[in-house]
Amino acid sequence: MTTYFITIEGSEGAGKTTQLTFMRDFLERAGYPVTLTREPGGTLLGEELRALLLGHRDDGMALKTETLLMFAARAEHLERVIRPALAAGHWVLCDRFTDATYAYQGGGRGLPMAQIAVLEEWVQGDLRPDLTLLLDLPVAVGRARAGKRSPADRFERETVEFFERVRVAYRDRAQQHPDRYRIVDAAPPIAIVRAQVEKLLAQWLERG
Ligand code: T5A
Repeated sequence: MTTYFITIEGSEGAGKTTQLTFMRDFLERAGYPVTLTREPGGTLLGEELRALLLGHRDDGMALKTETLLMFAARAEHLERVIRPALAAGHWVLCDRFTDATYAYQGGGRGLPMAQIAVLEEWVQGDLRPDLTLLLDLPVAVGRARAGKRSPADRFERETVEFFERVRVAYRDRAQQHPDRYRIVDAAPPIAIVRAQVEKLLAQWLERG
């Protein structure tokens, strides 16, 4: 049975978690078993690493440490959740994956993309998402949404300039991987974004 690994990306408050739930419902209605998961996280250890990564340490965290912790959580996630789910015939829907490392640690913080590519190769081998939806919206709109929802985590406290660089890095990734990426305008109300996402999914399913 063919199974697919689908990721959703975007900056803070883009609506990824909201849309991922709709995507799961859409695919399940179409008869596909789905595993829904997220990064950083998705496993017991991964969620502990997430707490370290998003929490507020007084002495901060070196960029290499941050990047390696993202990939440590990812290695665990691939080994214990993503690969087993795909092997068991499930479609995997993941809230962020390695494109987030390229966008945040690469674009946002300035880590050379080539160094991320080395870790990607080592941790993932040849596994890459089959489809990535990029929920794109102006930084100010996303920050206002995220700010209303919960207190800011370590990333959400970054500057507007940081998130502008993240947005540019995501759009660059989408240009570099046009076969895999689909860009969704995430600024409209939830129902309109949902309709765009479901249309894209339906087109992707019918691509033959
Ligand atoms: N990170 C992650 C890295 O730096 N490197 C990596 O490799 C990885 C994997 C955690 C952080 O880790 C960083 C990036 C992140 O900073 P996260 O949990 O995905 O990643 O964190 P956030 O992006 O902060 O998640 P958010 O929950 O803020 O954003 P979502 O999931 O995009 O948005 P969602 O669906 O929770 O919606 C936020 C609010 O907006 C409303 C929702 O109801 C909710 O209240 N909303 C809308 N309102 C109006 N119109 C719409 N269209 C709306 N869609 C949603």
